[in-house]
Amino acid sequence: MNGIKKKICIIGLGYIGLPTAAMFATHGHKIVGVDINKSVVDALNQGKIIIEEPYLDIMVQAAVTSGNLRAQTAPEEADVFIIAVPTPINKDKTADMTYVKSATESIVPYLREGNVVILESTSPPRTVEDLMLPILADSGLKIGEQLLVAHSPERVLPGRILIELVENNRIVGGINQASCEAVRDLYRTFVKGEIFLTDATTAEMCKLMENTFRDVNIALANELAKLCESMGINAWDVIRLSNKHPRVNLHQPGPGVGGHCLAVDPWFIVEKFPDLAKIIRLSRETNDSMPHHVFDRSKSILASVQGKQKITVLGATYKPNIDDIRESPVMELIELFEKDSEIEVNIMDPHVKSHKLLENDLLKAAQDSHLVILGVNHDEFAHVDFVRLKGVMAEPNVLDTRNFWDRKAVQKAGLNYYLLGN
Ligand code: SAJ
Repeated sequence: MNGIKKKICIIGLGYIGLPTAAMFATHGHKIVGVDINKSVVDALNQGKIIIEEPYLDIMVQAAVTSGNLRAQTAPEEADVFIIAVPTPINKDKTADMTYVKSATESIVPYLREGNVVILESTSPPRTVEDLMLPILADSGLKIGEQLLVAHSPERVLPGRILIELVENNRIVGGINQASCEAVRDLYRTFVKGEIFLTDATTAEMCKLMENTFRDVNIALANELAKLCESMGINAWDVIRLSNKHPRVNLHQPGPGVGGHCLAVDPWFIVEKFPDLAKIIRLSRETNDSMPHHVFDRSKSILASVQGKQKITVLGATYKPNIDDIRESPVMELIELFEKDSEIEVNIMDPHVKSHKLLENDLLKAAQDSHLVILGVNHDEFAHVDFVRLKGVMAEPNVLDTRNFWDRKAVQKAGLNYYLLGN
């Protein structure tokens, strides 16, 4: 496939599908983007996007203007089909594979001999083999010969998607060697990192273990934070000094682990192997406990305040400098505050466009507050005027869940500085 321009149908125009579509389109391929959400399709056809990601708007506009990228609500015939739909989690912590299933079914009528089908969505082990291949077989094509199939998991970090799409190493897990090679050659169009070939199930497990590795490490840091709070020492000092060791890399504690990846993917392993995946489950539970931990800590800071207590939370997204509040642990914390009849809570977050508790101005938000919690370390919060902040607050308490603010500067302004993990 190398060098030859292809027609590629990309199903799912979200955080992964859309950048991938724009990337292929600006490298000369003809892209038909498909999404069941008509507002996404309409926006794209006008060269606009409805998600926040650095430089994505410019790239999408260029791709649409060039004529290489257009969107519609149903697939059509193409050389390659890429499935990049969400794989959310059900209430019982099992994977919701509805979108992968329906996306796979939706392309079957359009499959022709010589086509390639790629699953990019993060999926439980054996999804390609057990869920997709039986559906694709309905095309009547000989799988592995007339129809090539692979899993090539996305591994890009939100906020750096366009850089990481190009620079990251990529795994291609094909159902056979021909599938591996065809898919490798296609991604070579723009991937500068190395491309490693393996089988589909190994690729599925690699993707899940990458995020599980990070989740387990963050759980360790969160456990350390709780231990240090009990011991009266500073977890951030322990982390900084331990990481001077050449083979130690303790992660950062925080108000929990959010997003649609780390907080979700490890459960896909637990679901398949509940008796074996013990550390993985415990880590998930530890990270899920963090909003409750920050809630309890806030209540103890406010124990002496009589009557209604006002709390202002700075930052509500699942991590800094993005607009995504999906699976945000800070949102979970805010919901805990909302349920408490003694607490009135509001939010200030320059990246969040709308929320019923949102206040756009930091000082207005913090007016008459008894506690300001730094939930997310957005760049905009690096230069808070602590003197003016203290001036508007009813009680001078701040709780930093990210070790982001300078203790001395906060205290110099006359505020009480509380730090998660200390
Ligand atoms: N977090 C901590 N402590 C840390 C690091 C992160 O509490 O030391 C928290 C963040 O605040 C956030 C959550 O973890 O709430 C997840 O953030 P993240 O930046 O670790 O990861 P994601 O979810 O934005 O992206 C991850 C990445 N996976 C890995 O780094 C192994 C990315 O490469 C994947 O492509 C992405 O998941 C995905 O789509 O699966």
